[in-house]
Amino acid sequence: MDPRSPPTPSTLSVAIDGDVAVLTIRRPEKRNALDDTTVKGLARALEDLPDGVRAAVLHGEGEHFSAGLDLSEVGGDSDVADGIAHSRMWHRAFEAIQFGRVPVFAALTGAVVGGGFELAAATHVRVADRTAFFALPEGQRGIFLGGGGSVRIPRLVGVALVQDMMLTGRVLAAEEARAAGACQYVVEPGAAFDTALALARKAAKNAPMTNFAILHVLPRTAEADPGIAYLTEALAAAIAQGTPEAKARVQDFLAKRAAKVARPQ
Ligand code: 1HE
Repeated sequence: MDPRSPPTPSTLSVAIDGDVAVLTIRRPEKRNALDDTTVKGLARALEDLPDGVRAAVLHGEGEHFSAGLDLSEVGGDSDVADGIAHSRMWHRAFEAIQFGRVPVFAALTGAVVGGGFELAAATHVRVADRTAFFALPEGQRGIFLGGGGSVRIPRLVGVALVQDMMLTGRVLAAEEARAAGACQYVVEPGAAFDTALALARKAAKNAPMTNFAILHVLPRTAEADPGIAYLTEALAAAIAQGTPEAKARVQDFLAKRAAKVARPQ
């Protein structure tokens, strides 16, 4: 860790469990509303993870993942320039999550609302339990998405659903959110954290170069002009295949030492 880094804020805890880091937002009395210190702390915690950590789980203490932007920090004497700087700070923090060193698995319960939904959208795999509900009440508050949500959330669920949610206050239940693409898994109440942790442990066992490509190449090739994207994919594939780890893993499979792909139960 950089010795000049400020300490992890009291609203966040980081625990290392083998090769997985568990990040917990700890403001249950405010439904894990995100103040600036917590947002910056999240990014810093992921940037400063110890070397052996290969994946992370992000969840909220209490019943709710996050009620979004801490509305008590809105307004006051701030002007338009302050608003832009604030949004750009969230952008940097959430980019550090999306394009960080490790895949992040979000365990979603209760409110996944506003900036909380934007935060979840910056993670890689979202596991919701049936208590989770997704909303974008910015329209009702007179504000707008500011944490990259206007970029990431339409890519998950489409512009039309985001417009519906923001114009009408529509709230998605967990299963609707999964069907729309806002989360990849829905589990029984209370099971989101354990499921996210189990998935993170699996991802942590992948070859690091493959995980690097999944996090840093895939989102870019998916958005890029196909000509550039195919070339980039070929380069990434060649780099991954050329690693000693890939050669060893392929040999393990051919020698019947590696697990086969299993049918879903
Ligand atoms: C908060 C916040 C918050 C709760 N900022 N203090 N986000 C919202 O518009 C969502 C606002 N929150 C809610 O709709 C509800 O609080 C919940 C549905 C999430 C939870 O309801 P409930 O009944 O469990 O809790 P509560 O009684 O509403 O809240 C408990 C306390 O947390 C209460 O404070 P207290 O002093 O009366 O105890 C609430 O005021 C406080 N609280 N949510 C500040 N968000 C980068 S741009 C992003 C733009 C956005 O995120 S806009 C969406 C903001």
